[in-house]
Amino acid sequence: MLINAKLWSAYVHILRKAIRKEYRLLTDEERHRYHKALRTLMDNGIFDEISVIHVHVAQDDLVHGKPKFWMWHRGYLKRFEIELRKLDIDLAIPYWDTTLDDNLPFPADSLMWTNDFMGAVDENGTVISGPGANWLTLNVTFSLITLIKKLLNENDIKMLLKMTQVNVPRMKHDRFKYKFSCAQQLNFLELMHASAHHFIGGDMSDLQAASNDPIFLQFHCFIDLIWEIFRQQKDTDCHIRGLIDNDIDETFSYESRPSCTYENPDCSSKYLFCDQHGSEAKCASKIRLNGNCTGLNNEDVPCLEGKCIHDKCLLLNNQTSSLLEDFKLLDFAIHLKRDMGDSMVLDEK
Ligand SMILES: [Cu+2]
Repeated sequence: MLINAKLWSAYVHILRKAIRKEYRLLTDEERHRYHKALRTLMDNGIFDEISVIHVHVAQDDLVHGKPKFWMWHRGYLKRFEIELRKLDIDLAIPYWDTTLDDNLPFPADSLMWTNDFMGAVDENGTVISGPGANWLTLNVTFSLITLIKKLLNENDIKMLLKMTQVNVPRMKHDRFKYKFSCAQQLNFLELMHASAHHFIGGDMSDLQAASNDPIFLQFHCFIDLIWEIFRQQKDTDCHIRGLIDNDIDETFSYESRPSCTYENPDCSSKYLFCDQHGSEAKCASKIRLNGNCTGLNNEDVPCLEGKCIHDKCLLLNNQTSSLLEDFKLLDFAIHLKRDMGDSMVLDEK
């Protein structure tokens, strides 16, 4: 049974608001509590009950590709967050900042797809462990399959924030159920977000099934944050109304996205590292075991476990340790030869 939205709205005036953090900035305890609540909502049927709202809306094509896409999905997230907080008042939906994964040589090798996060997958892309394992959805099983589409990256966000034109006129008290005083048609962002849906694959790549997937919440939370940044920069007079008649600052707020600099290379999480190879330092998700770490140095600590050896995150055993020593020696010899030039004859045997 879903809670009455107006009643809850009254409660949030008394209770503190939900603070939405990046998924990897949650403490281990906070993340486990979130996973536990997700599972409870799946087991007691409430996850499906809410998910079906999106399924129906997608079937009738009522909100996608339309200005109210943003308000509607914000309302949907709030509705879900209420159910999470009924189980555990300290919870909030964590957002999944996909730029942290996109910053990796191979984003699908992010620790997002491990037991402690959204779950590891088998060769078919089906999630076999972690909180998403055995997640029987209304459509198919939860899976991570496709890698042909891309995640939302930092350039997309920069490009969006350069846009000055809000290309739909403001509407007031229109015939729709959800009133909005300043509809924004952010086609570009909606398009980019669709591409990331396809990156995940499985239910997420099907508009009418996407909400079946637990990562839908975290991903849409991130999209909502980007919209909020856009709204605050471009149109601060825009008051948002969704399924619950409360403005953003009364029910939830967002913690800043992880960032680092050359001077302060700290991304505030043991699950992130600061990549200092480009013109700007940037936070990135750590890489799972056996994942691709091409171009990253061990000094950056890009691997969740082990070390980046031969462009792969490997656990250090006797064999890899001696391999690493051989590489170090070879590297040293090559540098020495380059520095000394012809004045030195190196025995390379
Ligand atoms: Cu949607």
